[in-house]
Amino acid sequence: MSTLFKQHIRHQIKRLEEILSEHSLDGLVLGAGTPFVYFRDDQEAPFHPNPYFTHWCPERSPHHFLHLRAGQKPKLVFYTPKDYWYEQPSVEGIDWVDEFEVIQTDNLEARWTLLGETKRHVFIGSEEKEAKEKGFVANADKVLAHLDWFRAEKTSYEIDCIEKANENAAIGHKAARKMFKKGANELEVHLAFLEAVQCSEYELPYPSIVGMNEKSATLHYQKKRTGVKKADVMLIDCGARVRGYASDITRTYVRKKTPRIFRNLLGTMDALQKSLCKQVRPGVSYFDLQVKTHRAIAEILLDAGVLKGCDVDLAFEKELTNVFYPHGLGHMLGIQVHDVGGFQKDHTGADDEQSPKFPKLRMRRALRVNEVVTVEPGLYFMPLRLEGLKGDDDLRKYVKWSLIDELVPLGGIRIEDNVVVTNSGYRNLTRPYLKSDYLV
Ligand SMILES: [Mn+2]
Repeated sequence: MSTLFKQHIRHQIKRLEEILSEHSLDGLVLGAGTPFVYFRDDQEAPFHPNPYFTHWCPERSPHHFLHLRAGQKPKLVFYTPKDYWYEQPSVEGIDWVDEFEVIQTDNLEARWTLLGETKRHVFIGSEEKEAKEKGFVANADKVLAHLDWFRAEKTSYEIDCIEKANENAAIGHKAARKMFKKGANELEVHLAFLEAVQCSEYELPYPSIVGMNEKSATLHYQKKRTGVKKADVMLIDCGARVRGYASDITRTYVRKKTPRIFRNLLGTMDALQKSLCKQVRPGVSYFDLQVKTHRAIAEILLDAGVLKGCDVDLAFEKELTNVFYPHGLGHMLGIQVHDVGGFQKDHTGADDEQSPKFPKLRMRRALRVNEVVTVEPGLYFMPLRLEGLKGDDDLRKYVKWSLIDELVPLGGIRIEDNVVVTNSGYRNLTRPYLKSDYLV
């Protein structure tokens, strides 16, 4: 890991030099960030460092600064308050620290003067107001776009972190599957995941989703019910974090007693997900893959008899599949779960045209080597979406509503892997650690 990190920092320095020269700058200052304090409270929200800071430095506590200049070792102004209420962050015995010139301070104000010369610098971070008062240009859009473009393309170190985050999360997913098999409730499954991954809830890269039966159709379902046991269906969307990098994995499970139509739909969605992963390679447009997914889902719904009186073309044209699959095929993955760079055409930040057909697609352009994306087709029976369809005089006739009544209580399906684009195609970072044994 340490060699990989060294290489990562070397690569980052090259990128930095490119950015400084293009934007006529002498340096950047990255702020780790300030914790969010709840209104009229002394309680802080769980802290997430500035992702541009994490791109260089794995430290996860607040208030540090990183000073980056061409041809100089990155300078880390490390904040260690003399505060007996909390543990003080320390760089002692940490393997990545050699890559930085470290200056420690217990004084928030002193951090600014310890930076040294900061003429023609841009500050990146949430401390925008303070930075402007100190004379910085803060969070310049063009610099951010350039940084985002670089962040989308992962170094070997970053891919290694994301793969390890997959390996860890897979341990949790296996424990969750076992609990579902035993008939556990949503909260028990969530706790089993945390115990297996050996982390607290706050260390997860995003709040876990454990939805049983009809709740598996709520895309970002957050409740952990204790009353529903021995459910027919469980959807679990949960990842882990390694050195600030996330995994984002979803599995859906059924039992032998789960109605056959839903079991079959899950089987075909699993096959579809695998075939979509195989289509990932450099130059492939995620927009095109999204279209393919919609057409495949139309076929699946026609075969199952859920849609009738139309063909794939008509179902796609009338946007019938949007009712059952209302999200994008996937997104960039990295420090942020929905990582940056997906909407850019190039480093200037120019955006592709947004399609009104797929407003939720977070990733539209052609893929580049070393980008990490999720592949997560889904199929849901959501009352909220179906009501609209039922109320539509033109479209209502294409749906077999008696089947919908059987399917709504079973919820939905999503299967999600993390995939890295390679020179020759793709490498799946999830499947080596976690299969999709969906029948328990
Ligand atoms: Mn995802």
